[in-house]
This record gives sequence, structure tokens and C-alpha cells, in this order.
Amino acid sequence: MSVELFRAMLRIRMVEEEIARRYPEGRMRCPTHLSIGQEATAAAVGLALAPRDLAFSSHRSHAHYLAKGGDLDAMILELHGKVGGCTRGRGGSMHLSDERAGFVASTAIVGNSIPLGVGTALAQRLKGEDAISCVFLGDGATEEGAFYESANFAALKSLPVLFVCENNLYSVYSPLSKRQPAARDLCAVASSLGLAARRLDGNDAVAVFDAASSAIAALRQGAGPVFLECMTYRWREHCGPYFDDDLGYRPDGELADWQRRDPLVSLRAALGLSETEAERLTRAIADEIAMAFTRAEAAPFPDEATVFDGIYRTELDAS
Ligand SMILES: Cc1ncc(C[n+]2csc(CCOP(=O)(O)OP(=O)(O)O)c2C)c(N)n1
Repeated sequence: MSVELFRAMLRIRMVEEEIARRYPEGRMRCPTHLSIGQEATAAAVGLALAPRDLAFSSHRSHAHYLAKGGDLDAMILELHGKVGGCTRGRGGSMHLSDERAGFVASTAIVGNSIPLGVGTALAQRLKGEDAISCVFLGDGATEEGAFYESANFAALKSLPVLFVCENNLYSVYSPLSKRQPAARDLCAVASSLGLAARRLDGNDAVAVFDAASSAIAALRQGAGPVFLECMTYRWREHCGPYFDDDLGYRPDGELADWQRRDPLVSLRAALGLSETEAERLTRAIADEIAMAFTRAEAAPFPDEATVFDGIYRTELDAS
């Protein structure tokens, strides 16, 4: 299991590093938010979920999509705006959606996908399904009204929702200290709304996997919604491929401190994974990524004549 977890994290890291490397070439034209540094939480929750469970994400969605079983080719095609992309080349990085992977939606409006996940959990409950909804959100999204309304409703109806809050300490350039009162404790807020809340080291993949697995098992038994606050850190700029430590919005040394706690390095050490095994995994993933980019670059753009397809209704109901 743990090698699988390591592989999932390594794959996310390598895919995003390749996106960052190629982004300046200008072939991927959509705004792109990378999760480099935050892979552990996504990978661990993705592995803990079953294929039948449904996931919802935000603007920073690549890691969640890949971890939930999303198709790498379809994601890279999507970032290039090409036919064959998981949203047919129309959504781009912030609007990944793929029924086959149980990845319902990611959206660019902060907090917007939270009620989608809760509404879906209500449908799952009403239909008597043995599936849950997982909503990935950032710490910034807990400042949106949609979070409070959705959490309240989920708690009221005891819905099978796993809220996974990746607390990376920032919303764009604003640290928590500029946005929330000093004594704010997100888990206390979540508990006060009726969610079973737990704070975790979001860079400890095994701890997140264990917590997510037990939360999911409880949700399947009908326990009320769960909120996991996973402490982690975004290494690169909020949006785009570069590092932005020169901008001065992060305290000196903070990035370096978190880089020393690289979730991949610590899991690899904990697993005692050999150099040969790590290289074997790296090579196989690198081949997969190279193929995905080659395919995406060669693929056609959607036909101009179809530009409004799937956006507006083309005919009115007769009624
Ligand atoms: C409703 C809304 N307000 C503001 C924005 C601009 N915006 C885009 S991403 C972002 C940061 C959100 O922070 P967080 O939820 O913590 O996620 P992170 O980017 O850290 O992963 C903001 C403010 C937006 N897209 N939607």
C-alpha cells in the first residue's frame, strides 16, 4: 500500500514539475495552480476513496484529479485546450471534470464546489448508495459563506461528506494572520458547525491515509460529516509555474523549512525504498508523462463550429 502511496505522490510531483517546465512555452494557455509540496494529502485521500465515491475540487485540482484515478492523458489534453481533454478542451486546468474517475467538478470560484459536494451527498443518501462525497477545499474557502451553509446542512442531515481542507497557510499572497482572527482554530469552527474535525500533518501521507480511511469507513456506516484539516505548504507561486519567494509575502526561511519536510522524501525514507526501486518508478512515470505531452501537442483543437456546445442550451423546452 505505502509504495502505491509513494508512487501516487511521485506521479503528481513529476506531472506538475513537467507542467511547470513546459508552461513558459505557451502551449498551455489556461491559468494553472500547482500543488507541488502538497501532494501527500491528495494522494492519501485519493487512495482511501473508492472508485464509486465522488470528488469535488477547486482551482488547484490536478493532484486531486490524478489521485482520484483521473486520466493523465485527458488532463494534459485539457490543459492544452485540445479535443480529448477531460472537459473536451473547454475547461482548462481549473475545470477538470471526469465522470469515469468519479471526479465531478473543480471550479475557479473559491468555495463554489463545496455545496456541489454536499448536494451530491444528499442525493447519495436519498438513493441509498454506499458512496460518499469528498470535497477538497483550501483554508481560504473556509472564509466563504458557502462553506458555512454547506457544512451546516451536511451536519443537519448527517450526510456522507468528507471535507478535506488543505491548509497551506495562504490565500494568494495573504497569510492566515491577515485574514482570520489570531485565535481562530479551523477545527473548532468545523466542530461548532457539527462536523467531526481533526487536524493532521498534511505532509504525512500515511497519517492522512489512516485518518481518511477511518473517516470514510464511518461515513459509509452513516456517521455524520467529517472535516480533516491537513497542514501543508505550497512551494510555488499561487498561479503559474514559478517560485515567488522573492516577493516577500512569506517570512524568510519559511519555504526552505517546508521544503526540508518534503513529503516525498519522508515517505521514501520511512518505506526504506531503495535507489533502484525509486529510479524504476521515476522512469516509468517519466515515460508516461512524455507520452501524454506528445499526444496532447499533436491533438487537434475543438472545431470552431462547436464553440457553444455544452455551454448554452441550443433549444428551448417545448413547455
Ligand atoms: C469567490 C472568489 N473570491 C476570490 C477569488 C480569487 N482567488 C482565487 S484562488 C484564491 C485563493 C484561495 O485560497 P485557498 O482556498 O486557501 O486555496 P489555495 O489557493 O491556497 O489552494 C482566491 C482568493 C475567487 N476565485 N473566487
